[in-house]
Amino acid sequence: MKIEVRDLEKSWKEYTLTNDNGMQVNVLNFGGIITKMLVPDKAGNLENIVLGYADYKDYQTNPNYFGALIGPVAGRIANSQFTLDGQEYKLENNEGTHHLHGGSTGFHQVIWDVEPFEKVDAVGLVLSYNRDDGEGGYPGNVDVQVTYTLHQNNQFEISYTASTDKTTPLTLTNHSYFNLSGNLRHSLHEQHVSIDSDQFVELDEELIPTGELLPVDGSPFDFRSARPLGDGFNASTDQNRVAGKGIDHYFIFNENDKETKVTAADPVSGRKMTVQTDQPGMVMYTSNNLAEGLELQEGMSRQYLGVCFETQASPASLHHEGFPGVVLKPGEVYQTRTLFEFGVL
Ligand code: FUC
Repeated sequence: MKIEVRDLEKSWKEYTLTNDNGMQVNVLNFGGIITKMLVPDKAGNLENIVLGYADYKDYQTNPNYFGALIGPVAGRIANSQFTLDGQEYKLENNEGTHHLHGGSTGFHQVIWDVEPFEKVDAVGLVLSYNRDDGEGGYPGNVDVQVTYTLHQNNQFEISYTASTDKTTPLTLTNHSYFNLSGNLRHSLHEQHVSIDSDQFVELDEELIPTGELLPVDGSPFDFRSARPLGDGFNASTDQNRVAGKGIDHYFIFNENDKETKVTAADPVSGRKMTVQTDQPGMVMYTSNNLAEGLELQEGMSRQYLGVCFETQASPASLHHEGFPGVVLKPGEVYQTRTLFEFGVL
């Protein structure tokens, strides 16, 4: 197990975590961005299974949020506005009239303080950031810590901790785009996913939750048994159309004791990933609107090249009843965990 550090321009640093199986995770202090993740296929070949830019300078804008930590509020806040404790707050409109992924000064755009650590069976990084009261329009001085841990057994764990001195909305996630084929060999069509979810959130034409929950039953959103992601690309339902011919929706996880909420697999490479989380749901985004022709490490970007599993609560709760809440109060500790475990079929 080892940790290496490399200095880049502009006080950026890249940390490389490697376990004894050769599984490797590369992380920038800028945005906490995961730039690369090498995972073995069924023959033991280590290949990259996340989308990342060939030229790291492209992360300065990163409009697709490749690999980044997302906050203070992951997802969309309708009309960039919310009311807490009787006070109205106005945020930046960075997507039409709405606020997406913390805005242009969100956690994906800040330099995190990084402390590496080594344990007997793991290596990792503790990333810290102190958000000032009013930064980005959000209330409260907020202390955030995110811990990335690469375990010896090919688990990659992300744990998030935060506290605030004023009531504030907060839900954090990581925006890695996974492609288990390895080195972007194939798009997502034949990769299989299962999700422990009976319900998903209906979106309007601007990808804003309408406030309605829809049953997955009988629809291309039914991932209760594993199915190829391509099913959702070719589907003719209105919700797939709205998302840009695919899926870009919040799934509510079923309430039960199962820690594994998601599985993903590529039948060709044999790579399998399970997602364990304590979060109430996630956005699955199948890169329907990913621009073509961005230079990535293993070739050009295109639609359906990566899938994000954005485990989090729901910002729709700021405007609608019945959604997993995102409000953090002084004296409370925000503490969540998501673990990605890699194996073969
Ligand atoms: C996801 C989606 C959005 C957006 C972004 C890059 O979180 O929900 O629609 O395209 O990623």
